[in-house]
Amino acid sequence: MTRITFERLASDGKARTGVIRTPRGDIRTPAFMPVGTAATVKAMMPDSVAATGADILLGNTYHLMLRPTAERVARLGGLHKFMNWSGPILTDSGGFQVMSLADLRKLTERGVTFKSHIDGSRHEITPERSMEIQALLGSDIVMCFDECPALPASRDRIAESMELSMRWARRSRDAFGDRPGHALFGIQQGGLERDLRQQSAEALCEIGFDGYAVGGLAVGEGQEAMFDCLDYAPDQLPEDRPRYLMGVGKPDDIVGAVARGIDMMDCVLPSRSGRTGQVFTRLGVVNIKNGRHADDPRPLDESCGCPACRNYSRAYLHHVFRSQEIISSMLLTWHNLHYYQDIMAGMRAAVAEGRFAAWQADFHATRAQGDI
Ligand code: PRF
Ligand code: ZN
Repeated sequence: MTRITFERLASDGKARTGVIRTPRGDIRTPAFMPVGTAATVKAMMPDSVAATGADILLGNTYHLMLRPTAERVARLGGLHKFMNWSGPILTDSGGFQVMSLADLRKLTERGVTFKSHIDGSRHEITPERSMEIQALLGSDIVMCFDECPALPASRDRIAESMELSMRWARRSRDAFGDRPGHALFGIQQGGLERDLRQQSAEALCEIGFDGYAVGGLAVGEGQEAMFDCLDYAPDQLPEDRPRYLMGVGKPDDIVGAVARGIDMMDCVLPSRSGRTGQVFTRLGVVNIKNGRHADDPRPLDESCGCPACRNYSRAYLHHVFRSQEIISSMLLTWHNLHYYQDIMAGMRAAVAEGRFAAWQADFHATRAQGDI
């Protein structure tokens, strides 16, 4: 089977555009990956997710190992077949989710043990087990098993955690082995400490990965501090490999990250917000539950080509949200994912045509003046 490769097509400032080629299809970068935690992008059929422009989904080791279990997914033919998504899937390795979701976590050199948030049963994930689970799922892009403290944290705590994650990165690499057609990404840690980020990047490059993630951001530090870190962190990682910023973010976070050299991102925000009535548009955020939309015949966003905007009024979307109708989650999620993919397509074209700065200025200007 052919290997996963990354071809850079153009750069503009620090922003890049390119394509990651996989046996399951091409991923155009910068790429936004919708989150399909439990083998579904909630409220969306896979064809609809693809129709928004998504080339790749994110799945989660932590959730799927607990329910329905990785072994069951493997018996049923793997995650792609199980959830009817034929494109590439990237899976997160579990450590981050254990730290944010599980009860009674215990971290040791060996790995992490925890109690399931679903039924309280005890489990363990080690770097070796995380690689095994991601292989059972059939993930195309596998993430190293890592750990990261919530910020703010002491420098000592951040250094210790980063060093542990680098030892786990080595064990992840050894356990992953050589699997043509599948990629393994390392994850840089080090909080907001530039020298620790540099040490982490060097440790990962020494091991050698197919791509490199910036982990440990968007964990409570705020956008300004995150951008300060992104001013140097992507530059510490190899230029010829994809760089993935994990768990980010709002539309302006994504644009700022791409401007700083990031190629891939994922976030639950567009899909989760679709279910809570928070809508992202070119002009800014619309809260569809607000009573002022009740008589509004206009679409959510005049310039959006998604089914929610082409076929329905704000008044209708307000009504189905207030009535807790299932179609509300479907339409608002579709719109949010479509809008995120529009942003990505806009950035890819702007970088390719050498007008990224102008595109970025227009993105911010449009949002600032909006009457929504
Ligand atoms: N590591 C892993 N997954 C993650 C993160 C991380 O640091 C983050 C941080 N924003 C989100 N998801 N493995
Ligand atoms: Zn729309």
